[in-house]
Amino acid sequence: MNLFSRRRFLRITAGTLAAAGLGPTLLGPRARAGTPAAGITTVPTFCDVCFWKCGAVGTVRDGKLWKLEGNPLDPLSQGRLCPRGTGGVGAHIDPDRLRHPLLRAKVRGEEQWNVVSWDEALGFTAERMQKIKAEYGPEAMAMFSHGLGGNFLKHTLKAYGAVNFTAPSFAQCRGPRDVGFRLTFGDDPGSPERTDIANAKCLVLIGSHLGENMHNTQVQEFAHAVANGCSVIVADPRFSVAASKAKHYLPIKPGTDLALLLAWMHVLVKEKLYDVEYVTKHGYGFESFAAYLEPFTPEWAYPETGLSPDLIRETAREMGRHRPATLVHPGRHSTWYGDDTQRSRAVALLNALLGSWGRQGGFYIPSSMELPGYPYPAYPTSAKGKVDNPGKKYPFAHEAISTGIREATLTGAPYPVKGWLTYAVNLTYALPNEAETLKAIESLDLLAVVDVIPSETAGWADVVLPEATYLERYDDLNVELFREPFIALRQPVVPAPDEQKPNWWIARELATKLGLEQYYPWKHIEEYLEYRLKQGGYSFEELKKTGIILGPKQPRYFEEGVEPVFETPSKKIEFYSSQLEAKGFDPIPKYTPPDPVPRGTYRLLTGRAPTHSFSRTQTNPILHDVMPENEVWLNAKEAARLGVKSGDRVRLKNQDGVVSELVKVKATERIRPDCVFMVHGFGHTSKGLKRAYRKGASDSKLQTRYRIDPLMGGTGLNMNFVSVEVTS
Ligand SMILES: Nc1nc2c(c(=O)[nH]1)N[C@H]1C(S)=C(S)[C@@H](COP(=O)(O)OP(=O)(O)OC[C@H]3O[C@@H](n4cnc5c(=O)[nH]c(N)nc54)[C@H](O)[C@@H]3O)O[C@H]1N2
Ligand SMILES: Nc1nc2c(c(=O)[nH]1)N[C@H]1C(S)=C(S)[C@@H](COP(=O)(O)OP(=O)(O)OC[C@H]3O[C@@H](n4cnc5c(=O)[nH]c(N)nc54)[C@H](O)[C@@H]3O)O[C@H]1N2
Ligand code: SF4
Ligand SMILES: [Mo]
Repeated sequence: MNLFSRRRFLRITAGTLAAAGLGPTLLGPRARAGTPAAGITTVPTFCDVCFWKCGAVGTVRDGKLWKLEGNPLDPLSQGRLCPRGTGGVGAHIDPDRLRHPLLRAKVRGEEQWNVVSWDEALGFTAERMQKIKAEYGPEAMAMFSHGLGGNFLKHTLKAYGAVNFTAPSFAQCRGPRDVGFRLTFGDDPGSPERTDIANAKCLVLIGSHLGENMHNTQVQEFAHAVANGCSVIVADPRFSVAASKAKHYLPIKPGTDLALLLAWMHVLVKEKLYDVEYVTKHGYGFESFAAYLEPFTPEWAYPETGLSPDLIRETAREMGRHRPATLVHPGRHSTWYGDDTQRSRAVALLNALLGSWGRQGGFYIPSSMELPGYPYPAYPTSAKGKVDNPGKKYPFAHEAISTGIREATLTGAPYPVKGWLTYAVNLTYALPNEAETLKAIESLDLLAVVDVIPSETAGWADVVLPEATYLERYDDLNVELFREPFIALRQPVVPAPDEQKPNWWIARELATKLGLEQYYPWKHIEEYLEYRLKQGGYSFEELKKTGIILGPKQPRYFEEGVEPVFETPSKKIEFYSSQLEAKGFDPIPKYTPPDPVPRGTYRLLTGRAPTHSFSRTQTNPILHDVMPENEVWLNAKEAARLGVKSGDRVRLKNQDGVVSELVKVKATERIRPDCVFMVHGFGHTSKGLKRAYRKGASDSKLQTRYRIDPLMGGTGLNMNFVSVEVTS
């Protein structure tokens, strides 16, 4: 069996599991469900405060959710949740949550509702969907979703005939990175990323702000690596938490990373510090690549990046010293400047030079359990095809482009889109240029929103369908590629407090109203889960007790015997990409300087805070207490020049005249003078989010300008400039 199928279709039976000595006997008392001890029960499940899906154990005391901890059996959480995961209790008790289905009473966006029954809400949704289908065809109904919970609604919409499914996590997040790596290695870093941080001897973080970006396994491994003396190199215009752990910190001028990457690769090649054997064996087009790098000396990169040639040389040598256990982190949120696929490709090429792909301390080769899907009837086919990328305008997009669907909705081309169903996305925050999103929404015949809180997008809906939180429901099984194969179960820890329903129930009822009952041979999700597990030879009852089934450990590195396979046209690592050349793009990444920062303004940069996820947690009472609002980071000298100090409240005004809510200043030496930084997701304007209402400022509202990546349609957002309005 070749590597490709081993990775994707590894079969692990209950027999191999027992042989590996795993299974129920390993269970500690914390992971055992239903142990009665003075009114206390514990229920294993997995977290959904972000999409990392950490195994958790909920403790219920006298019928009330008491606490959430990591499931010690789970390879993702390794028994510990991140602060957001622990604060997940707040999602259950949040007084601002949605409680009943709502139908719009008046004008869109006014947030005036009639509380209705589920029957009415779903009847309304189905009726509008049937009307759209009759007038425009089922393709006119699009779905935006994020995470596992959207699976059943996708199934209902596919049965109805829809073909346009998308998630902002591609064109607004990891898309450019995935495409850049696919063009180079024939595969992407995946999610969860296959980064072997725990074993890295040198870790290079380009923007990736681990410690603020709290993807749990990565942060735990990062701490472990630092404790083990891993040499950390951080390039970031802002002195991030990760930078505080670094041996070398490079305060790079924003938007010039490709210049730094070319100079680093120049040094590695020039000084023969790269992995000659690996490159000779696996590389394609190395000669042209090496010749191309010739002019990109550290001296050339200096005026671009603001980084001294000595620092660039020293850090390149440091990387060369520790290879192949030098991991240049691939990043995740890679939509920055519109040339992001090529920047990510340069990150991939740097890793290729260091020989880190498929090697210990670099990128391991993941595996997953094989579990057959549920045998449903075939879906209808569409002659029209998808709407998001007409004529393959963005030739390397391998997932649907959310902003492409928005564009089609606005223009009616290549065909009209008239209905949006959203699941666990907040589009006015997640898509750039809110005005375009609202204009597209205005043109719809139906906006149906499934959410747990009255988000901004819910405020524009015709019908709001309140979901039970992840702590109150089953979801589909988590069977994803990771360091070791596993199956994880999400199951209810506590009941939903009001009329909220789980996604599978909503999806099934909607299908029934649409006359698509035949697509739901099962009545309750437990039947579905039991069926799937049985097909793989596993027991649902056991999984309910453990939350996790682990498969036997697999070889992870080439040196452990994993066969190197690169699914590129040359079947090698492509230093020179003929695919790109054939489509008129640079076969080796080319640097273009970023737009200059207009006088009197700062480039707006954004990122994460350890205690919040996107725009979804600001109303969570526990997480809100830790961080109720965001701040704008402003270089201390600039602050003094403007006459503001930490704690003062200012407004930011962008190049298109958009003015933010009042936001606190954090005057600090920890950021360059040419940019400001704020944490994404604050400044809520939905009236229902009482706790978070108008606290802090929204970066999304200020990001009216974006640049589209010509390779895959991602939307670079670091193109916005703001001035600081001192109100006094
Ligand atoms: N301006 C700007 N835009 C960005 C980003 C940025 O940093 N700045 N980040 C980008 C990135 S990296 C990503 S991945 C995307 C993410 O963007 P989205 O995928 O839109 O994610 P969230 O903003 O978290 O929105 C999630 C919505 O899901 C709801 N929700 C939470 N839990 C549940 C649940 O259990 N069920 C249901 N039905 N709903 C739930 C929340 O209340 C919230 O309204 O945004 C991208 N867009
Ligand atoms: N706590 C928490 N953790 C999260 C999330 C969350 O919502 N909350 N979301 C998760 C998701 S889906 C994603 S995609 C990730 C996002 O996390 P990352 O992928 O780490 O985020 P980015 O937005 O790419 O990076 C932000 C960092 O890049 C720096 N930066 C800005 N411009 C430049 C530049 O031009 N060059 C360089 N070198 N650096 C620059 C910023 O100062 C900041 O430190 O986080 C994940 N983890
Ligand atoms: S990283 Fe944190 S928020 Fe995300 S799933 Fe894990 S514990 Fe939950
Ligand atoms: Mo993301």
